[in-house]
Amino acid sequence: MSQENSKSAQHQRTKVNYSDQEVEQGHGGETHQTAADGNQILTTQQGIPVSDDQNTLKIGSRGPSALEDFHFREKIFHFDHERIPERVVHARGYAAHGYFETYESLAEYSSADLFQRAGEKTPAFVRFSTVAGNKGSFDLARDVRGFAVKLYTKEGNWDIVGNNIPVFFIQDAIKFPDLIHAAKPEPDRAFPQAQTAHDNFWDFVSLMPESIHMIMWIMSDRAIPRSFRTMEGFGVHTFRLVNAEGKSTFVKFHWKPKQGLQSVVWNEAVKINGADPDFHRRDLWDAIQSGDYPEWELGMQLFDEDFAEKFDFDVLDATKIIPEEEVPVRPVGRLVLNRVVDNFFAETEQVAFCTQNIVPGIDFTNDPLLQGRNFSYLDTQLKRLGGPNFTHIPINAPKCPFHHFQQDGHMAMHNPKGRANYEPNSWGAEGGPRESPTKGFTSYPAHESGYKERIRPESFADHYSQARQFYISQTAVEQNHMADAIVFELSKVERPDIRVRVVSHLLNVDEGLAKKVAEGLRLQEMPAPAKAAKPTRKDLKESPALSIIKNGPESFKGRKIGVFLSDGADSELFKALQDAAKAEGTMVETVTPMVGGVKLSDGSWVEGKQKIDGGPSVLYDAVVILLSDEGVKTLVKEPTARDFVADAFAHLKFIGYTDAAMPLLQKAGIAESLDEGCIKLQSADSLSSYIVSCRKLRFWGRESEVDPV
Ligand code: HDE
Repeated sequence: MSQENSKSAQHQRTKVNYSDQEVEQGHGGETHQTAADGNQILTTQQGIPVSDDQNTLKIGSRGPSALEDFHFREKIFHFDHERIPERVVHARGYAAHGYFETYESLAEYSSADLFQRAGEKTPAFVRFSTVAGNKGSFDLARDVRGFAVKLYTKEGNWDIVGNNIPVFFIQDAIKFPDLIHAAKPEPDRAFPQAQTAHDNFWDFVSLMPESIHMIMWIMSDRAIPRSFRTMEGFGVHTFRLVNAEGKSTFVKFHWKPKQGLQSVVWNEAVKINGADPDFHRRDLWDAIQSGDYPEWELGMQLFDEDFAEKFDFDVLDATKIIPEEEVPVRPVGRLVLNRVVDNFFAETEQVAFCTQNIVPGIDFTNDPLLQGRNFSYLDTQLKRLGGPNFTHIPINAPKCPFHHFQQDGHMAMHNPKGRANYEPNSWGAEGGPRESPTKGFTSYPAHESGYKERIRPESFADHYSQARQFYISQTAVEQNHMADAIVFELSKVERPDIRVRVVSHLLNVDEGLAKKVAEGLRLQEMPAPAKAAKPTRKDLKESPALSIIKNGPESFKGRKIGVFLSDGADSELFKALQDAAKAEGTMVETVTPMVGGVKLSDGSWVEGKQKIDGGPSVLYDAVVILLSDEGVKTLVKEPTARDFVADAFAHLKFIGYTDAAMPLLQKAGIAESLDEGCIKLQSADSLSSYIVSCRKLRFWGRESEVDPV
């Protein structure tokens, strides 16, 4: 555009014709302006209409900028302040709205309003997260996942700020900064990002035997979930339910996914992080947007103080579980996520979970980790959200009425009305809210006494028995994955003495595991077992509830098949695949040589959702290779096509194929090894049996072939 033209365009834009505009009253008394064409007019934050958002105000077209350009200054000033501190842990997260529905009254145990009536629906907001990585890190880090639930009950907000693993690394909150410093990137070099595979982490945990149970969990496939939708959640600590008579019952909270448990394999996780670092958030977004609403059941393990005394561990120790086989998990309601956020920052980033947010009918216990958390979360929100009024942000505000005398502070959006801002006062009905001894929150009057001392109770001393119980409860495949994970991580640890120290702890867990790891590291000598404060109990029974594979889904619903298509691919088979998948509730995603799509054998056109190099098989739960004799000829030369097949095989996926795909399978080096997990598709019937096989998720029988060491 010539200078003259651009000047006249600018003049045209500057000529605002007020008669063309309507001034409307928005809610809250704000005004906003609309142009004749119905579009809203861009304004400053002060509501002043903007005539030109392309050029700063200058003295002459090539001259200096004028300081009086308030629109420019406001815009840049606001941009400069867009970021708030990311969470010190759990920085990377993703959230959605939904509701919790109570199955039946739990009045016998708790007076919490949300548990009084069957069918009661309580609005919920749930944020899933990784722990160690920063906000921009990848989703499939080997890590614990946060599972934080905010329930907007009629008696205030209740936050269950849990994880996808029911135990924790440490027993006392005072060690949390050390744990997190050790897990995060090392402070001098600022790497590695979002992973525990480095010296500092393993140095710390190997000096903290209390963390060994948690180490078993994070080295298991629990730390690489397939989806947020396929992981369990846990409140971790023992909490109390308190009924209307003041009777207390201990409780452990569990979220059980309706989708069943599923994880990916490690080599797959590493590749997913490259192919789609947003894998988990995209999965949640897609599921909700397609109407396939993720669902979990809330379960409770309920027991009283006398029963708790019978365990030989302490229910206040967050490094211990109560096996489900000993205290069954009673389903009490369901959580459904059915709405994505309108805006990530406003909701997911600004949501402030606090363990101290509990409602009448729920109470804390003396778990020293929980007690420490109750201080930390409020404090961290003040830093992150910049002031004490973060409950004024809509995502954090209760949805029930609230009245108090707290006032002022940064960004106060509402202050108490009227003259009285203190209590007691004698302003009668206009004097504002009053406390209610009957309806208000009352702490459970636990009797406490003792010396003031810094000490760990003797009942917290057994660090190995449950670590062992977890290990022996896994299938052989899962046990191998754990050994592989430990070897992988320790192989990134530079100091040999740290590796050896870890093995010395593993000897107290399971000798077979220690041996596998020692061999995997090529240790030349087995160390002596670590000194144990208490000997490992070997009589604890296996707990099948601890295995992922034993608790997998029963159908292939909600999962995704990647179908690799070329021109000339069999249209009937493709159609049959779509029908069979639809009947099962499985998604089908097309992967094609070019995103524009392919022409099938009947001349019909199918668009590609992914171009082959953007849609590797790691993004799918199972694959189908549907090529034509002609199409395969060029694809055998394409490395990403070969990887598609080779990876699907290595990751134990069910592979559907036709004869035409053989040259590609040959090139990928798997033609000679085809097994029962590779299903030849000949007819519509064979497609149904392919889908039925896929229900098993992976063809575990192949593992000894692809991972012989
Ligand atoms: Fe947290 N944790 N934590 N944590 N945690 C935070 O609060 C802390 C612990 C958990 O999606 C922080 O808002 C201490 C156990 C989740 O916004 C911070 C201790 C469990 C989330 C904090 C623990 C958790 C957090 C950082 C040891 C599982 C993300 C940002 C005593 C039961 C919530 C924030 C979200 C976040 C402190 C241990 C779960 C610093 C001191 C155990 C899911 O306050």
